[in-house]
Amino acid sequence: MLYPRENEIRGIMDLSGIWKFQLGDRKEPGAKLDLSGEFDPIAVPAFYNDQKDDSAYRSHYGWAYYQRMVAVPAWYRDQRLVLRFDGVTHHARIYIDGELCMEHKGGFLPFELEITELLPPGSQKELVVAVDNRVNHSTLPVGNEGSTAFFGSDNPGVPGVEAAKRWRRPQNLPNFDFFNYAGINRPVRIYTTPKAYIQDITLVPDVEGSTGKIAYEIETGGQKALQDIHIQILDGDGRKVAEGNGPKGRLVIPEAKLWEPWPGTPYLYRAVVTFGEDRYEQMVGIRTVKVEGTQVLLNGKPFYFKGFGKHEDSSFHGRGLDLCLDVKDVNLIHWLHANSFRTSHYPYAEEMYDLCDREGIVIIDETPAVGINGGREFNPYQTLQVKGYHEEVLRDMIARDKNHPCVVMWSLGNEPDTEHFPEDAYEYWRSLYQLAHKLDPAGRPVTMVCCQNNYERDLVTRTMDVVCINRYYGWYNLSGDLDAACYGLNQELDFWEKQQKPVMITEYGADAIAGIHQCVPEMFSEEYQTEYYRRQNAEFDKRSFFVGEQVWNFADFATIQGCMRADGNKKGLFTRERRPKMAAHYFRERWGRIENFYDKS
Ligand code: GCB
Repeated sequence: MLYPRENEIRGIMDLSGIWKFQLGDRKEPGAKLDLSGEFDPIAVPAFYNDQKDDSAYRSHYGWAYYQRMVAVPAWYRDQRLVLRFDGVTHHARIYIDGELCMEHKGGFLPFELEITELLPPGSQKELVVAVDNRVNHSTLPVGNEGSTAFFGSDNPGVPGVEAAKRWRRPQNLPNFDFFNYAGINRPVRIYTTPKAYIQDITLVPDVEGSTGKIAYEIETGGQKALQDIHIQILDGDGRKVAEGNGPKGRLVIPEAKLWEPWPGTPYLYRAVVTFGEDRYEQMVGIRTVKVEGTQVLLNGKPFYFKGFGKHEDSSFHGRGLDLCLDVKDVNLIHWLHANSFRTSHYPYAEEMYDLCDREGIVIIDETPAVGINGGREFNPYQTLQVKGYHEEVLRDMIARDKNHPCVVMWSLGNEPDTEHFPEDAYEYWRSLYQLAHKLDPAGRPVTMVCCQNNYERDLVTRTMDVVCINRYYGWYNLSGDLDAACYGLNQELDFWEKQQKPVMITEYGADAIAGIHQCVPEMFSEEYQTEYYRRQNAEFDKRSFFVGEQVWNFADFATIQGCMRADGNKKGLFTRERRPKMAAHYFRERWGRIENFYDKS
């Protein structure tokens, strides 16, 4: 799906601003909607939970309603109008003048509806967005159905606790470790196109010697002959370097400049596509990504991932789009001499990918499939009803992000159970792996990020293109004992060495509460966090098959409350306000010494 971009042909009406807001309950809004009662002001885009200091907002469970009037100017006559939501968490129903006109499941990917007839130029109508924030056994991310709570203190079997569980109010019990922010989290826009329009563009780069190649495919809608499609590739100075006609073809760029991660030059070309009266510009980077033996090759050179798992998370906005924060974070990534991050645990806002294309930051793009794990209590592959939906979000994520040079790998999901039901897990994840390869015309590597469990029983992780492991030796296990942690880690690395795959760590970390210092490093101090990384990195440095280190987490972030979380997760290298902890300075020095490209073997 194309991102809405305005130009001399296409216009955009941005519906960001203060809308009216009302909390609802668990009653499903039907085909018709008539809102009454009191409204609060609410900012869009942003999550609603922290916009008012009221537990009704913070711990709401069920539907909520956003309302505003929308006027479409008469001068848009003869244009096609599309209403686009970049992200509404988790389930949305859209009403125009009280009539249900669209429904969408999933909080982290865009959806749109042609409204040329529903909201014609020269009209003004009421727009209502009903939003359901419930997570459960049929959603991604997964929520528990009232039985267990992640990080909760529900001692099973204790009579008083069992009785209280039956009595307590219905609430979200996320099976994931980030606050379940909800609402209209990304922009809402109406964009225009001519009646015959460019629907989608797919650009697949390749390199042969010094020649760049771009295979292209252009989908159109409305009436118009397909021969009317034209594509030009312009270089950074606006000079034409290649062109083609028709819906499909292959362009050749002699002496191409490649997209290289920062501090190399992330060179971008501009594809200008025209179709009849319509015009759309898409940035394109020429680069290759391949897995060969135990290496990940970017432009044919062994790449080493230095970076983080992140979250879209900040005060007040929650996970809502915050462009200032995105720019700040990208600059902090440069400051650390890092080169990459994983969009843990859901696809991020499209603006961040544009920024990373431009700034040369490499992304591992992850679906919202987190929490496919029933522990010892149930088999998630039989109990959860998410497979079809998982395929859908994978399809939508790849369709949205396929043209970004910054995206170098797809992550099917985070930390599912692969230990208790290894065959079921294999069947589930193998088919998604194959689907991802089928869907991505650029053939990027595919992974699934595995949790710390019995890696000898796990049949899935070893079959991925790159083995991505989340490990907490010295934190959740062997807590506080870094000698034992390094021993355990090495035992495991010996196992991975035998798999003859590239292996990287996609999470490792220790909570550190900023300002807690100790001469003898113990857990929760900044010294322990730094020492934890120093010791484990020394082990990674000895392993030639090891292709990257992504710490958990870039910054402290909000979570559900619980006895293991003191005002959120404190594993950040930065505080939530982006102040560096000791470990940030340590990594800045370390990553400054590690080149992006080097052959460890
Ligand atoms: C994990 C999860 C991540 C958590 C992290 C932690 O394994 O993937 O979502 O936040 O551990 O800090 O516990």
